This record gives sequence, structure tokens and C-alpha cells, in this order.
Amino acid sequence: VPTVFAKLGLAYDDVLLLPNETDVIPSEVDTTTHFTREITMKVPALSAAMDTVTESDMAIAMARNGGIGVLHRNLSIDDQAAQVDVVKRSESGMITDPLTVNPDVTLADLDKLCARFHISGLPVVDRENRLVGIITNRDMRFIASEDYDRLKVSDVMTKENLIIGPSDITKEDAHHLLAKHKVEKLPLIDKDGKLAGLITVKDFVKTEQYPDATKDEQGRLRVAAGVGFLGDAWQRASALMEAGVDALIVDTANGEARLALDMIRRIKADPAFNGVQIVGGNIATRQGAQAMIDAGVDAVKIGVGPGSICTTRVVAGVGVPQLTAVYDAAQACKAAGIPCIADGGIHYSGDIAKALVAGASSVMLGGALAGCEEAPGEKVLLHGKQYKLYRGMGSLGAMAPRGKKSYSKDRYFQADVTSNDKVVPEGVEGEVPYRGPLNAVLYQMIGGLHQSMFYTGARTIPELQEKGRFIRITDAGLRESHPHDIVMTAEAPNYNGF
Ligand code: RVP
Repeated sequence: VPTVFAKLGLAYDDVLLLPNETDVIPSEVDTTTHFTREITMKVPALSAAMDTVTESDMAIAMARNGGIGVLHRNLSIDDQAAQVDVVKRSESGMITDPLTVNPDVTLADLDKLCARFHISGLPVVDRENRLVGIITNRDMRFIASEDYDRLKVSDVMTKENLIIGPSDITKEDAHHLLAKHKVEKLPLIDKDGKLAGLITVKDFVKTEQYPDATKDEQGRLRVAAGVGFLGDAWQRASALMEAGVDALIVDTANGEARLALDMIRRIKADPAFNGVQIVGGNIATRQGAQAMIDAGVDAVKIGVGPGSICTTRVVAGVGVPQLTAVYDAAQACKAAGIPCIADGGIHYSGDIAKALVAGASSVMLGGALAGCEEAPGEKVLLHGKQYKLYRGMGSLGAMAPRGKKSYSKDRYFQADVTSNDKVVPEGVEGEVPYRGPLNAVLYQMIGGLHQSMFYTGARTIPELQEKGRFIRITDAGLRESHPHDIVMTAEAPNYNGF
């Protein structure tokens, strides 16, 4: 008979995975998984939609390394849509809608455009979109920056002997042309002489350098973005979609709120959003997951209170220890064939395998990635060590930034509060150690997962989920799991203490 105290909730630290007979080699496992119903990725990790974790740099790095970044929404609609654009333009098989420049633009403006999109040159087109030249680093190399305001693109661009290709060129022919003429960019021209696309050497190199990258059908990196459900949320969702976002995450601390479910239903019912996957969250029970599924989501995000910066469980007394939350919610998702994401509370790489065995298809990381070079914000020096700011989206700093607008405090349903004194935070602000570039950090996190798969005898994620068995442990077991009876004298890249 259920009572109010019937259920015990377990956290990642309460369990371990049992070793198994195995002939799996860690370097040979396949970690491919579903992010949403229609999007797969080779690495089961997402970077959190938080303003100290994911902007375009992080999203690009995540997608290159086989995961996906979720752009935060604590910024204006235009700024967030521009970030989607930056990710989608960062690399591609063939750019069908390349950025271009007119011949009468100044070099100063050209320079700004190139810096914003991290590109080294552009096709030059007239008002009818006919190619009249190309301008790259090479043309700019010997121009003094004092002359940037005075000179125009037409003064320095390359216009003779342009190397161009037809719009239906094959990848191989394009590669051949680029190599033969030792150029870096190949503009593609249609029958009427108009610019129809662009192929760059950088994209060939990137494809070799990042074989696991998460890409769309056109070879562009994939990216997701958070949206709300109040005020101008609909305009935000539309702007993100127009910029080419692959998935929208209706982002709230309580996914069972009717307003959030209504937003999901509305987006799913609108044919304009057909090409975009919709993720709902966060929930922490089977019933919550079912509500998301019934509203039509393409993936469910699980986690109420496990986040390293989260105080919801203390402030509101609400939440479910994350392993149990994932296990319960995943039951509904599995029955419906909908992927689910374990969001928050992943501290060590071993927690990833535990989340997957409990039923998650992927994990979302906040604190584990906030110290990366690609996370927003500068490094700070504290007691001779480098740190980066990390804060909850429900912290005072994120919900009531001094002199700035908070675009995301409706995540905690505090949209109508006008005075900062009347904000009730559900998160804290702090610093995490600086950890260098994302690829090294992710290498350790996912390398740990490879080891889990080796120990449990699983070659794929579905096999891990099928074979994985938990054992519950006690406080003594947890102490025994961590290094003990030693003063650590060297830092390990994947262990930062108990
Ligand atoms: P963690 O990886 O443990 O740092 O947790 C990150 C997650 O915490 C986010 O993806 C989000 O779901 C949640 N979060 C973000 N802000 C807050 C808060 O202020 N309470 N919580």
C-alpha cells in the first residue's frame, strides 16, 4: 500500500555498475545515440542551456566533437538567433547561402563581418547577386589597418582569373579544383552567372579533423537552443527556426507547468515548425515524462534539483534524486520510443554510464563544461589558480543582473516580479576551475564511458542499457570508491576530489 513515504530516491553516488564478462576493447565501442526522435549523435553529451556554459563557441566545439550544444536564452532574440547563424555557418559541405559582400563596402566593415563569423574571406557580388570577385586574407595581407576606412572591397579584391565551379559540382571535383589552383574558396555559379554556393578548403579539413561531428543533411553543424513559453517566446522560437536551429528546448524548471506544455503543443501543431525537433523538460517522474510525451515532444529532459548550482531542493523542498528520476521517467519514454536526456548532477565520467544504464539516451552537462575555454566569460585568477564563473540560471545574477535585463527568469516562473528584492533564487553563483579546451575535457568524460562499456561488456549504448546492472552501496562503499589513505600530489585530468 503506497504511503507518503513509500519511495526511496537514489543518486548516482548511491550505486555502482557491476563488472561483466567482456571482450570489448574501450577504444572500439560505439557511443552513437539519439538526442531526439530524429537527431542522432556519436557522443551522448549536450552542453547546458546556461549563460556561463553555451554560446556559439561552445556549441561549435560540442558539435565538432560529436555532441550538441544548447544555446542559452538569457539574451535578446536577435542575439540568440545570430548565434544559431554563427554555428550553422561555421562549416558545411557546400554553403548554399554564403555570406557575401558588395564591392563598395569598406575594408573596416568587411573586417568586422569576418571577425563575427570567424571567416577568412568572402565572395563579392553585385546587386543582382552576380559574382564580381573574391576577397580573402591574401588580398588584405599587405594593406595597413589605417587604410581600412578609406579603401573599399573593390579596390583590393581579386577579380581576374577567378576559380569557379558549376552549382552541381561533385565533392571530388571541387576538391580537385581547389587543390589544382591552390585556392581556399570555390564560388559556385548557376546558369545565369549568379552565385549559388561556396565550397571551402576549411570544410574538407574540418571533416577529416572531426570525423564524429554532429551534422545536418547539408553538412552543417547541428545546434539546439532554449526557448521559454511566456511573452515573446513565440517570436523567439520563430527567429531561431529561421536561423536554422535543429532543435528547440522548451526550457523550464518545471515541465509539468501547463504554460510550458501548452507551448510544446502549439509548436508541434504548427506546420511551420515541422523541420525542428522539440525537447521538453524538466521533469523528474514517470508521470511528468508522460505529460511531455502526450504533448508531443521529440525528447524529454529529466532533472529537478540535481544541478551542481541548483538550490531548488533546498529552497522549495522539491525534487527527485537523479538516478531514480532518470529510471522512472525513462520507463515512460521507453514505452513511447522517445529519447530522454539526464540533465544535471553529472560530476564524474562514471555518472554518464550510470545515467545511460538507468535509461537516459544522453546526458546534459553544465558544471563539468563551465571551466572550458569555449564557455562564455573570462578566466579569473584566485589564489594562484585559474577559474571561470559558473552560475545557476535561477541564481540572483542570472535572474536579476544589475543594470541588465534577464530574459530567462520565467524558467522559474518569476516573470512578473519587478523588484530585484522580490526574486526568490533557486540557484547559486560561483567559480569552477579553468579546464582548457572542450575537446580535452570531453575526451576524459567520454573516455570514462568507453571504460564503463569495456567493464560491462557493452559495444553499443543499447547493449550497455541491456547488460548494465546496478549494485547499491553504502557510505562506506562510497568512501572506498574514492582515493583514500593518500595525500594526492599530482592532479588527474578526470578526478578533482570527493
Ligand atoms: P550540472 O551539470 O550539475 O552543473 O547541472 C546543470 C543543469 O542544472 C542545467 O542543465 C539545468 O537543468 C540546471 N540548472 C541551471 N540553473 C539552475 C539553477 O539555477 N537552479 N539549475
